Amino acid sequence: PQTIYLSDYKVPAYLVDTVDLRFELFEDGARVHSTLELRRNPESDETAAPLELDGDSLTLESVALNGAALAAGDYEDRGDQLVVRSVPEQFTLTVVTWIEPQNNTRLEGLYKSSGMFCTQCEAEGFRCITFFPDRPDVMARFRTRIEANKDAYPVLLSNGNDVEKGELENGRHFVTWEDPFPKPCYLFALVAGDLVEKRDTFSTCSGRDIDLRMYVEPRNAEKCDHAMDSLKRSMRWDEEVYGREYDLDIFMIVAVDDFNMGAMENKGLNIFNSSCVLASQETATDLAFQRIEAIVAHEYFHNWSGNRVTCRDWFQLSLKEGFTVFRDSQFSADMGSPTVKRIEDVTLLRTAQFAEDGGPMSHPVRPASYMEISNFYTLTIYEKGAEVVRMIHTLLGPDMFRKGSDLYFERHDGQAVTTDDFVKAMEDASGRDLSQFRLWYEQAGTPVLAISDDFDAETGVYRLTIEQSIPDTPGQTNKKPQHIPFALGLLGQDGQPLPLQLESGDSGAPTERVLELTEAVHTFEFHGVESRPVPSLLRHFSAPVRVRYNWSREQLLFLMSHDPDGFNRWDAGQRLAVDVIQSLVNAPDDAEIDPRLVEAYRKLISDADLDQALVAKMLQLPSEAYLIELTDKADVPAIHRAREAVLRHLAGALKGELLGCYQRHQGSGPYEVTPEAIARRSLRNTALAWLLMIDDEEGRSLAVSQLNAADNMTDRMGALRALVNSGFESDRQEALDDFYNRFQDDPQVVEQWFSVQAASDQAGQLSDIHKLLEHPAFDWKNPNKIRSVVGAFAGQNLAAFHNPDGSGYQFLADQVCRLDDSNPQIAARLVTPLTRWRKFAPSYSDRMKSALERIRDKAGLSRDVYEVVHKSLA
Ligand code: B3K
Ligand code: ZN
Repeated sequence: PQTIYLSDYKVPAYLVDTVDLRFELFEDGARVHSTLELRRNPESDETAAPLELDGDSLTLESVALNGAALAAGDYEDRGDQLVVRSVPEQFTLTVVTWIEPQNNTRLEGLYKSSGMFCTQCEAEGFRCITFFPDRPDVMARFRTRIEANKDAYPVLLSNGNDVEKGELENGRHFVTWEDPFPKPCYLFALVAGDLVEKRDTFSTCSGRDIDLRMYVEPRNAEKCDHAMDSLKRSMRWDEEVYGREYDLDIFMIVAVDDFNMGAMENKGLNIFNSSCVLASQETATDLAFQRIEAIVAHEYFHNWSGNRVTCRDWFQLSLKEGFTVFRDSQFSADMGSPTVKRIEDVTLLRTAQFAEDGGPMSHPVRPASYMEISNFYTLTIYEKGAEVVRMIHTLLGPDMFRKGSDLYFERHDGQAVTTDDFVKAMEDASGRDLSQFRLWYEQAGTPVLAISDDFDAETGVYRLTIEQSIPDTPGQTNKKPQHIPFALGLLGQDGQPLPLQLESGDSGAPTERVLELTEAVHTFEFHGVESRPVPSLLRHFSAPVRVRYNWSREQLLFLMSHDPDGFNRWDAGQRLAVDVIQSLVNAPDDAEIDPRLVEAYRKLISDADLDQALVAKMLQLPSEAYLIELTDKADVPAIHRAREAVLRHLAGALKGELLGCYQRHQGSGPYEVTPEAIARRSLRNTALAWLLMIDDEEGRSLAVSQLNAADNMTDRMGALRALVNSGFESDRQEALDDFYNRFQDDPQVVEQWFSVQAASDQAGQLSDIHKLLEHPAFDWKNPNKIRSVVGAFAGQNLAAFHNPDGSGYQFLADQVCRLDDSNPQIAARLVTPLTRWRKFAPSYSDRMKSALERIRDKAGLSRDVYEVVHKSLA
């Protein structure tokens, strides 16, 4: 496969003003008539360039130029390109193609999912529908006529407004849609199916009434309310916080079962993976409710950050994704608890994005090259990209940031632009110089801050030295220091925050500051300090960096109970737990577990005055994945044993407190999805899980009754998971069977049922996984099912996956090879755990590497998997 470079970017040689599409949908295929109004791009210097349109898996039926059919010699069909050598300055091109949506297993372009037609065009799916300049900087106005059998496909949708509809012969009908906003073809969408419609309205800030419509399969009609409410909250929030009003008269959401990712922001017609939009109290957990709210918001926010202002090329992907993730995280913070949201985001970043950044696929937020763009929808583009925008927000402050985003939207409305244009707007609005800051977009790798301190009691000066370095990553060495906002505070011995006096005598100094690091080494002096303070470093996680500082356990315990920054209180608890667990890896069985950890947790569980949402987070021990990320040459089974030993020890020592906590948080009254209620359920279910880790009889009967009495999926799943992970084998099987019998007709619940087993070291050993793959509800064509079994096993059931005999790796390689032909995007995602082979102890890493080599040697490897595997082995 070819590598595409950012440095090769050229403006398009031809522009498309309008696209007129006619789809004839049939059971054995679809005919697509496309009429394009084209002209040479005055900004292009390729004045004699032939017209080249992208295509993929298309059968070309005819080509006409200005209405006259072209003879075979006048054009060339190269399969992936349609080339017309001589064309005038301005012309109309009509292309007719035949495609087979019913056989499209890649789920890119037009395909069928449970009987309905739907599309996915980002990044390069439109070329699977018709020949077109498939690049985001070609923006055109679309008109789309859809024709299909009326009984089977009563609902026919595309972007914009429906302008015409009518009956045709043979029981067929048509609807025509017109989108007034020019858009890149990746935002095109079409849906045809037998769907029910749920309607609502939203009144915008300027008083326009927007028609909100959700389309779902009839059996899901009762699962739309939460998404609809989330949509209305998002629309209001974007008006209030960013001054962004919705632009079309209709906003539609469609749920489809077979979808490669979470959702897609097609103009006016968002398409969602069913699992990211459908919810009811009985079938969705609190986590799912929160995820749905965030994804609905994310896709809606794209209407401005992505659609009105889009990307010039795919190297700029983070322009829309980083900014939109930042916007959706601000939204979620405003809807719930900002501290909890920050903890969740940072957990994902530190566990998974840091791992990506330190592995073979490491790439900058604005990559310089790629082979397959689908492989670049990564945690780096999304999550690190959002952190980069967050740092701009921190450096500028909220008011200047808003001025900057206003300027960005105003300046670039209707354009396809670059991350640099975004930074420039922020600079121009605020007057700040962000030239060094731009390195965050260019340099890959997670910066490391090595921090040391000393205190001079004589002078009352506390000195902090911060040294930054950025590790080498593939293709990048000797990196320059980056511009890092570093928030901190200092706590006195009594736990009180100290004024941060950078000059002596500044007694009105603030107790928190954002220091700006720009050099490789900085030393900061704080004056007027009476005794050695405890530093609270990188508050709110003000930059996506690793902090190396030699905390003592005493200091961490102190921060856990005194830091005014809730995030750092949580972080101190995590660091303490990491330290304790790490000290037990490969230690003798009777090694002592620090009693101070037990006392810290006792306090957390028992103190009802603490913010219970924060306590619920603090009680989650660092995950195995995070512990691996922190380790060189990880021995996963040993890490797993150490972590479990700590959990069991805590559960045993705190049994009384756990039972008390369980009773105290017994819900009364109707089910609610508020931060308080979520925290309550989370605490109870954690208490239950811990009790079952020690096979406690009381815990067992609580779990069984909770499972039977639950009126919501969070409690039902909490009890099921606790039983599945316990040693109570017969309860486990009975619970799993009952659960399946009750919910077998609901695919979203069956997915959860699969993954609770696949992710469990008790129920998800390799032989169990093989059984799940044979289960009648499993379906190799459905990405959610694949993720919930194969993905959950390799990504969450780490001790089983890293079986010393290498069987887990070979299993994953087999599944990747089997999926490579049918759905390369999903196959390439599944490889991820193997790409990290260098992180593990030699006997593991050798076996991981040979599994990768087996994939590499498969005949006819897709470009997607090729890129990931070859880069990992390089
Ligand atoms: N923009 C889409 C992702 C498309 C992925 C294509 N492989 C969803 C989102 O980020 O909102
Ligand atoms: Zn997005």
